[in-house]
Amino acid sequence: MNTLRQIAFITTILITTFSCKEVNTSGASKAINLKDVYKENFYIGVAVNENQILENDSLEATRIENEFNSITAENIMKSMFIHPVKDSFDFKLTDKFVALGEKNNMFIHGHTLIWHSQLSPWFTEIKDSTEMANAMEHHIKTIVGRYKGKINSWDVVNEALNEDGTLRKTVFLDVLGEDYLPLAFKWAFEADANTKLYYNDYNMTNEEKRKGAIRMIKRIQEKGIKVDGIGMQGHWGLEKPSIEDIEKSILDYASLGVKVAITELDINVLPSPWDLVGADVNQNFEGSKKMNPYPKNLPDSIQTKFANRYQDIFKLFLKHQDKISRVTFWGVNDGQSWLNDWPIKGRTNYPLLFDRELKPKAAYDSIIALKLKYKSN
Ligand code: 9MR
Repeated sequence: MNTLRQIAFITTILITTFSCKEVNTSGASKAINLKDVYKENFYIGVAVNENQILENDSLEATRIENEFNSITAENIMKSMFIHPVKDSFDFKLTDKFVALGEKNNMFIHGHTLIWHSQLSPWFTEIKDSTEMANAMEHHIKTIVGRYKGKINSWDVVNEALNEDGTLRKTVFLDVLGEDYLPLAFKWAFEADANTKLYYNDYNMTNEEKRKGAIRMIKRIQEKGIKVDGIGMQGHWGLEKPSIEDIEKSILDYASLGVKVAITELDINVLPSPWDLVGADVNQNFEGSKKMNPYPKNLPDSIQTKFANRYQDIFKLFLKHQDKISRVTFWGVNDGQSWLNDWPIKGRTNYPLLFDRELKPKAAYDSIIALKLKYKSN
């Protein structure tokens, strides 16, 4: 069966309005859901926002519980929220996030300890290297220590690289030098030796950045410091990056002796302003119909392309399942996605598996169908 027919076939056999059902051999009906279909392969995760952590919408809470077995906090663990002033932390929401994961027996991922963005302003005022080292150590050890034995893996450092593979100029690099990288991993390990420690970044399939990431991780490993994994964020498009580039990256990272996680998966279906001109994309294109071509719904042809793209990507993930620990979607439903506002504000994007009414899309069916077929091979 070709891919399109597979999707059509499975769509007809799945009841996709709320929970998907199949009839098992005993004749009883049981739910089909992503996390169970992929349970022998890798965790299926999702990024959750504040509303979702608080379970304000019961249908959404059910989706999260039924479909995913791992959660990441989309924003609330970033330093500006969890450590807003130097001498005090705010764990109100992060405790609830961890409690949600525990209630649902999920693999809980912490995002993120050291990042130049959404950074507490007080970090940027530090000019002295000892003070910076103490501040970072205190930040990392307090947070990782609080959730020791509960948070299963951490993005210890996020987005430390430029596109050419050199180290990004951040306050951490400026004040502490390159050592801030191994130190961050060392402090996280000292706070919880059992949690898995990741480096996480976007465009990790680009050759120069990939080489830079490999150099960086090797330097940390050469100091005898543990890195457990590389997070490839997976903010991808309908055509790019190619499956070959994704595959090469998974293989290259795995050859460092670490796991690979796909940490922030979404597929952008909208045109990119960078394909036209550079400059200030918001100013040039906000309100432009050309850049927001599907304000009401996604045409069937694109919906099918989108479903096939997800299927191709998951086919690759299954091929390399021994190297992949987790695949996390960057949001539950299209309405929640950051891609509605980036890089142009107020567009209507469709990057995830569930639509704005929380109904599973053809892409959802396509990756379920893939796995069911894979199993029977
Ligand atoms: O999805 C997050 C969005 O709500 C925030 O406004 C944004 C701020 O930078 O961060 C988004 O998540 C980012 C993640 O933390 C790191 N990788 C890139 C993600 C998309 O920007």
